[in-house]
Amino acid sequence: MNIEKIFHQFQHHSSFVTGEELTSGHINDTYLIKTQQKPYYILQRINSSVFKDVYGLMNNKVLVTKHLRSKYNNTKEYQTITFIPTLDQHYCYKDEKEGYWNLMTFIDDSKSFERVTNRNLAKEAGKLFGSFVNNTHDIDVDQLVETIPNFHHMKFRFAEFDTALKNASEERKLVSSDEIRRVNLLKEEMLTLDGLTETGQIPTRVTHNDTKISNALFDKNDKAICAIDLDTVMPGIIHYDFGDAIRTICTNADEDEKDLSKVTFNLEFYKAFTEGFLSSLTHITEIEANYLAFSSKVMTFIMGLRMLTDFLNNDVYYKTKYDTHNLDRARNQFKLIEEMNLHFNQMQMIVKEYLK
Ligand code: GN1
Ligand code: MG
Repeated sequence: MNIEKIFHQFQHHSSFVTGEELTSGHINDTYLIKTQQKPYYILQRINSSVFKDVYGLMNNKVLVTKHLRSKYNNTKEYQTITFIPTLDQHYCYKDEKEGYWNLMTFIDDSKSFERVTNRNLAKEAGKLFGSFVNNTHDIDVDQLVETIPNFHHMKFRFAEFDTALKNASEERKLVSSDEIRRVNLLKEEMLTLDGLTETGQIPTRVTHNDTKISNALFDKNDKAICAIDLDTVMPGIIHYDFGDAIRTICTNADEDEKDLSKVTFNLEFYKAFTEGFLSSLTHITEIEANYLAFSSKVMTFIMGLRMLTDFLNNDVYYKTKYDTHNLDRARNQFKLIEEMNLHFNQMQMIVKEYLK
């Protein structure tokens, strides 16, 4: 694939030097473009079998970043991503063979983490993701498309799981039989947030919906500076962002660690993240607050459920490196829920402690 040629379909005045693939994401293909002079760029091919409405998705991302930029211009609290338009004035370039591409400037001297190693990073990530929800609260949610319909709807994910189970090979069902049983046991508990959302008890907001720690950029002093990967920014509930962040920040192991004894819950990082997150929020309803701790379990579960579903579907959705990769990911997530259960009372107390 000719990365250089695609790069030159966008409006910039830079000379291409190298294009190196970044392999952390499970869905899109991402390249760091180094140029003769800074800024460098991030070129990304959007997976259009996952994101069916690529132009709607670009519209969401541009609208939200413009909104955030107008806020942060005054406070200088955080940075935002800048999308570069194409030569024909769109934000997305469609290449006949290779698909849909978008280009962003790379924030100089920034870095990201796959795992959190100290409480400062957890608190910084909390402030950043809390600020994201807080500063997008005045965007009219109807202006945004659902880039993946029903993305975090548990009922929908259970229906997908049931279909996968019907079509799965005997071999894959057998090897994952413990996990299948566990999913069914947790079903009722895990549908709680869906119920509260459907009855309007939990309000809809603009949410990021993919707040894993690798989607927070930090500067060289480990200060969080920008939330990235805005593909799933759309209407949601605050619990999606809190819970998904806790899932990746408060584990002591990678998402696909096979040695489950290493998957333990880090309460100190939970405390730091919660402190940061709540300090950035000017408003949270009582019922939203009451279910924050619980959302950690729900978001960890929904990821495990989707990974298990993909395993039963013979790995058609997430990028995988070996046969049981998705199953190992799912087992890891379910172990993390057990660990959260051990600390659940403390998790709830910590939310109360940091509510203003
Ligand atoms: C996917 O590819 P990436 O890192 O953006 C997934 C998230 C999961 C995550 C698990 C669109 O995110 O929902 O939390 O993998 N994104 C999509 O690591 O499905
Ligand atoms: Mg993503």
